[in-house]
Amino acid sequence: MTKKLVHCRICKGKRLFTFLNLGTIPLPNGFLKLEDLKKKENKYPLNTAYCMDCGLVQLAETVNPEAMFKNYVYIPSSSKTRMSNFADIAFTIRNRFHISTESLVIDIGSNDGSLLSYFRGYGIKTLGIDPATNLAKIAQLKGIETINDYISQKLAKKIRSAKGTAKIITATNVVAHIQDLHDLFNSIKILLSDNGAFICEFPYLMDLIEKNQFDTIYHEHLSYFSVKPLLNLLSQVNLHLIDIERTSIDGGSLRVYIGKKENQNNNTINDKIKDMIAAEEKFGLGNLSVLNLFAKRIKRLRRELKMTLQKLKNNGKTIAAYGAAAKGNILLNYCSINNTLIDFAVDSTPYKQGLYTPGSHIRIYPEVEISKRKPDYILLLAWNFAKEIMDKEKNYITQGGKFIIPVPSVSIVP
Ligand code: DWN
Repeated sequence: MTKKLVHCRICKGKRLFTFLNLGTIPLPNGFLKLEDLKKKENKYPLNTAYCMDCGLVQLAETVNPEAMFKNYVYIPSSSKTRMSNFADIAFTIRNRFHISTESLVIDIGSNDGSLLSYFRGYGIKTLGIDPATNLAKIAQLKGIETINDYISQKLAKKIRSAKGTAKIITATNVVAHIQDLHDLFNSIKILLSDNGAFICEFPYLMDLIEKNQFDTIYHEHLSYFSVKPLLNLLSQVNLHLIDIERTSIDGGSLRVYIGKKENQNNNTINDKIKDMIAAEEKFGLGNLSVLNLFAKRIKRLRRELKMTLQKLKNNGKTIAAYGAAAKGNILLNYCSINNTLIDFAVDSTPYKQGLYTPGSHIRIYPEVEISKRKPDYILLLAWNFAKEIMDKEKNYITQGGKFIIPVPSVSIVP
């Protein structure tokens, strides 16, 4: 059911050092119906490897994408923070690259068309590409033209002959999901106009390690990028970095601007890259002991979280989980936390409500269940949206409710 990684997906190096084993875990978006609870769930290994040649951190085993992406429950519009990040991306790109209404913007992994809807708001021509049939349909219903497929060079050629090249191509939280990175970037080269830009955003490995965000490591995310391996990949496909920024979304991400030509303003970008690589080296990203220490911290965090919840439960406290996030399901399964410790979960995504979390079998309700049942504690699984969620649940907090935040270390607030 899984394919073992034989060489690094960027440099083909075979010196792969496995440093974190999260065990075998069900797919993080594999939510269950009531009638599925008695059936045996498929579980897949989650081993993380570091390429000692180019520095890419990647999953050591991969699951068939069809099992993960054909019918997808995650939608970005379930979070205001994510939607305002999309608004920011569209606004920044429109101004920086002087996009006219004649330009074409293509979004790879366009989900329900959320990001493209901001470009549409500016009157810009858009096209989405997404493998999830259910989400492509939703986007179409919103009037966002969407091709229900995976990006590939074959598809890129087809689009180019039908619509011409794109001035802008975006991919937010998509590059890490793609098995064949060379094919992805070669597809971008086919689709992108000579003066266009490919803008992608994905979680940054340095934030992941520094802030113990182990739960963002899961079957859907095949690569965990830092600057050095990214540059290696770009030079292999003859694409250039126009700019690179650190953003705060999802606990710390990289927003990367890529083009066909070298940047005119070479010195500024070169200095930026040099500084970022120096910071990565200073942090010790290429250092095996740093990776081993990270793995040790994660094991400690697992013990602490389980103990905290167990103590509360033994004292008769009720505990809910907030945000049935994919990462939350990794955290629950890795820490062996299930419906014996957590009474119920809430999530704003309509497609998740009424279902049960994979492996841990916790029933998911709409968010209003918090004010109905007033649990003593809430385990915040969507910790990347802590501010948004805690602002929303002000009343719960004023009435004495408490949040347990699992990463970077277990803390109870207020
Ligand atoms: O890359 C990926 C990211 C972008 O999205 C994936 N492969 C799949 C998914 O990961 P995730 O499920 O961990 O993403 P989020 O966006 O961190 O999930 C947050 C969850 O919390 C969503 O299910 C929505 C929910 N939520 C909520 O119930 N109330 C979120 C907010 C902000 C809220 O107020």
